[in-house]
Amino acid sequence: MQSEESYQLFKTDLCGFCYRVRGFMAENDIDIPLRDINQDVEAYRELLSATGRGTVPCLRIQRGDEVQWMFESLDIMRYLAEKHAA
Ligand SMILES: N[C@@H](CCC(=O)N[C@@H](CS)C(=O)NCC(=O)O)C(=O)O
Repeated sequence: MQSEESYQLFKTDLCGFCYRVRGFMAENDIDIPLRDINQDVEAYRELLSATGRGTVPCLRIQRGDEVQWMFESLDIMRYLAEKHAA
């Protein structure tokens, strides 16, 4: 994927919406580091302190010093599809 952005996908193994995003990533050869908020307390704290929510999936998008957090599996897949096509 051509991008000046870097990504992390916050997820759990119990979340069907997370599997939907991960399936989309696998089909499109999109490799993004995963942060499991059930297995990694630091990941959970980071998500909660940054967004006020513990909802997954959530895509952390880093552009230089700026960080954006994106919820909603469909929005995440749409965003990654656009970036992947670019
Ligand atoms: N509409 C959302 C649903 C996300 C969702 O419901 N995630 C659940 C896990 S499957 C969750 O994180 N619930 C806990 C919470 O929102 O605090 C999507 O498509 O991503």
